[in-house]
Amino acid sequence: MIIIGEKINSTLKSVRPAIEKYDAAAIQSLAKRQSEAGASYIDLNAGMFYQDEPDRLEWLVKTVQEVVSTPLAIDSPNPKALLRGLQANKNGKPIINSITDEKERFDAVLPLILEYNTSVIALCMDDTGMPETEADRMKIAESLISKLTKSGVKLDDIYIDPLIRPIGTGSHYGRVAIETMRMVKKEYPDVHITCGLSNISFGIPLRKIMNQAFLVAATAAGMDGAILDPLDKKLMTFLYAAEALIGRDDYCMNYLTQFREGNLVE
Ligand code: THG
Repeated sequence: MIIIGEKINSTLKSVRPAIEKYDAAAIQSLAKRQSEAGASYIDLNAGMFYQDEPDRLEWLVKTVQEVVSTPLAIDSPNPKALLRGLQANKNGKPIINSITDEKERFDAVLPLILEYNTSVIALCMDDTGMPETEADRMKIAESLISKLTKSGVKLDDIYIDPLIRPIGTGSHYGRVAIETMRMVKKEYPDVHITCGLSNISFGIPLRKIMNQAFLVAATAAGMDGAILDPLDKKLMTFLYAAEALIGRDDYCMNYLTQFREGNLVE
């Protein structure tokens, strides 16, 4: 599983003040801990700072790469902020989080992918919004993959995010996300699939349980990336168990290694 550590995000009540005060030590601690917990990417999001998001994002990039060499997921809908993050990046090939099939956003973000040779998370939404059905999400995924590959982006650099809507706001949203993943994986086995897991449980009790169940179901449908909290040992335990169960972990080697290192919990 390609784990994208979500903790350095300005929407988090516990993290926002650290970004506000330019508290490098607090941000660096989150980066180090996520990296040690197995994050393949560290997501950086300064979106709550509307006025100076580009400055804050650049500061996050510089601050984090002083202590880890883990590649970065530069998380913003704002091409100006993405550009500043990419210019500051030294941690190897980053992932842009994200592009959509909205015309203006697509046209603004595509040149950044090409110029900075990045991977990219592509969200299943376009100028008509977030479609309700898996068929309509699949159409957007196809459009994004077709346009990106025609522009020279490799399949292996594309991460489709079906966009997860809270299960409490529509009983079909879990199925729509999972079926979109299954369809994308079948049609494009070389494309990656990821999502922000915790959106599924927004507004309902025992959120962690719902996130864990969704992680397992999505993994079984072909999801091979996830934006999640790698410091959550229980969630990580489900992740390693799910990978073993669907045949992505020969002889449960990784599961056993994680167990021996004390990373799994009951
Ligand atoms: N897809 C993509 N990128 C994304 C998202 C997505 N980036 C942002 C977000 N969604 C994923 N990142 C987070 C980061 C933290 C939390 C959830 C998603 C989180 N939220 C708790 C909550 O919602 O209650 C805690 C909030 C708090 O402490 O203030 O932890 O879907 N491509």
